[in-house]
Amino acid sequence: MKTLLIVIAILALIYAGAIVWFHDPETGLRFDLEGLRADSLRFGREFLWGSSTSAYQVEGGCTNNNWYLFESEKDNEGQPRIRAGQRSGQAADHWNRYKEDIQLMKALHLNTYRFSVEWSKIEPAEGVFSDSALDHYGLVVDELLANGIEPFVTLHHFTDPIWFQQRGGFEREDAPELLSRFANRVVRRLGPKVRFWSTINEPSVYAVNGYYLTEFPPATRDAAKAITVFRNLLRGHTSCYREIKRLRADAQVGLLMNIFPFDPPSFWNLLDVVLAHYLNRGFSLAILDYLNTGVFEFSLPGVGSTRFDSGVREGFDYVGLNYYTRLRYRFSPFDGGKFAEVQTLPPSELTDMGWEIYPEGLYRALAMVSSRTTKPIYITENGIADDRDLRRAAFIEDHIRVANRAIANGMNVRGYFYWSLLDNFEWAKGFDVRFGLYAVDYATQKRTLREGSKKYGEMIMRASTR
Ligand code: IFM
Repeated sequence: MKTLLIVIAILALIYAGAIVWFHDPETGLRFDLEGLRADSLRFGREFLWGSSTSAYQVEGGCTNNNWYLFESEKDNEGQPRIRAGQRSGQAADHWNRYKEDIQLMKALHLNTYRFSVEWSKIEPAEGVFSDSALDHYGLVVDELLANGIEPFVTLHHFTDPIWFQQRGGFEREDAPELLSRFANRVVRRLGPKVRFWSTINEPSVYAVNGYYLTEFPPATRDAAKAITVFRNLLRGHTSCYREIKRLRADAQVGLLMNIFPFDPPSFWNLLDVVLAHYLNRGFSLAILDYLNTGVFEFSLPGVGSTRFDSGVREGFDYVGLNYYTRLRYRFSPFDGGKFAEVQTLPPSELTDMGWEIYPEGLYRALAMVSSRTTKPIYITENGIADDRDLRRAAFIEDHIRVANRAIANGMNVRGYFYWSLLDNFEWAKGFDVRFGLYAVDYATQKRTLREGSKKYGEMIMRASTR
């Protein structure tokens, strides 16, 4: 009996030790958000205050990319891929209304604008480049500069030309070269006027949603392919980085990564704690390590692993951080998948995306990036889907206050971009969720500033008039 008790005690100690070893000490970080409001604002004069969009989500007229095809597809149950069979169509017609939209930015005192160029419009067929599409983006850049707004251009934001998808997309080993050939054309055209370039938006989301969760095209469930695509996107970043720097040595070139800090639903379950550890490593730290060292090491037990060395160390000038919420996953090999998302809050407390509002997660994400680099960090996306506009103002203020605290604690945060300037086509959710600082009435294309968005303009004014 005594021996049995000793064995049980030893096992319990090992179990507890393993939990302590794998558990992230920042899990559950909480600030006194009211208290943060007393901090003085530390955003310097050079701080970039912006909003973000992506071409497919707001421009309209994207009829030559993989999402256009996806819009008319059905899943295995015969359901449309996009909620209720919606189509992006003219979206917010930003292609034609960019001048009006730039005035909307000015009204909120924004000094930068992050937008993406649509690959399928610029290179409609393989190796064929459209001067008129390039000219269009040239006009957008000119209009921004004429209004004192710094352009911050993303080359790849989830969409691929149809010809590229048909060739195998990022599954192919030559995808990085095709992407950097496109980058070459864009940078040759816009480069003299654009200093800030982002290569790829959220590579892990593109890979996981398209090749594992089936939410994005090509809606495949194949872990090995997802890992290959993830790796090739990172390789694509590096080849674009080199190409852009070759064309404009003083360009600031970065990768945009989303960080959802992964937390275990409960601390006593070692499997959940270990899973959170691997998810944070695989989807966040592995990208940062790749940027620093050129070595991409991805490993998720039971799913797959890869190792790749690009030979390029420190192939980035800044990190773009997209932050929205944290996620909790349970290790669940017996109910259909390997992992299951768990939400512990009631729906009434969640955003319209079903996400927890957790400003402290922004601090944790910034700390994660800062643990790997002292280079500038731009918060390139942060925002709330809140159709009724009940929580937008507090969301904006709390997240900016958290960024302020991160700066006070020595993190090199240089910019904040709200997602999104306008209501946008939210991928498989269509037009149903509303992130915009400005509401868009899609019948008339009328833009209306949401009450809660005024807080953003006020914070910018307060930060700049200290
Ligand atoms: O709309 C998306 C964007 O395209 C990429 N980051 C997250 C946003 C909100 O889901």
